[in-house]
Amino acid sequence: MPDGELHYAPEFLPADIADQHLNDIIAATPWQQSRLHIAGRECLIPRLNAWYGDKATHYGYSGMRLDLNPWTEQLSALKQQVEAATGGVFNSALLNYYRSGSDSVDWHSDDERELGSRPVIAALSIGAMRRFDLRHKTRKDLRYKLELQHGSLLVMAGAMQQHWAHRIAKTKDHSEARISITFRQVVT
Ligand SMILES: [Mn+2]
Repeated sequence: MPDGELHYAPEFLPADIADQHLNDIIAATPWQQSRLHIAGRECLIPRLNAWYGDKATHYGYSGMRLDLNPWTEQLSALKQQVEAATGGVFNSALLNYYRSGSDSVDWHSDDERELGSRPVIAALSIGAMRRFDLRHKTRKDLRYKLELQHGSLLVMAGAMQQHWAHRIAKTKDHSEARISITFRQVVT
C-alpha cells in the first residue's frame, strides 16, 4: 500500500478450527459494551469488546476503559500462532464481537498513544465475512476494501495507522456473528 503495509492470509485457520473458536470465545468472554462520551452525550458503541493482556497493559479512548482480563489458554495459543506467522510480539488483544450486520465500527485509526507510532496490529477474523474499508487520510482518491473471511489473518504495519483510516460498515448482507481478535503490543 502507499504509506503503509497490509498483509492478508485468507486461510490462516482451517474453517472447522475457526468454527470451534467462534463458539468457544463468544461463550467464554466477559463482553462489555462501552459507552462513549461525544460532545457531552453518552452513547453505547454498536459492538461488544473485551481486553486481554499481560499485567499493566490497559486500553481506553474517549473516556472509556476496558477491564483487563488475563490470557486464557485458548487466546494464548492463538497469540503464539500469530506471533510465529508474523514474527511480531504481542502483549495484548482487543476482542470485538459484531453480533450481526447491525454492529459496526466507524472510521478510525489504531493510533492510541500507547501503541507507538508504527504499530503492528494482527487481526484474526472469525465468523461472518465482513467488508473492511480503508481510506487514505489526505489523498481522497486512495481507497481500498477487503472481504475479511472466516479464519483469516490481516496484519497492518508500517505507517498504516498514521496515514490510513479503517472501518467495518453496517450491512444487511451478513446477519451472522463475527468476532475479531486484534493482537497488539502496547507500551506499559
Ligand atoms: Mn481498528
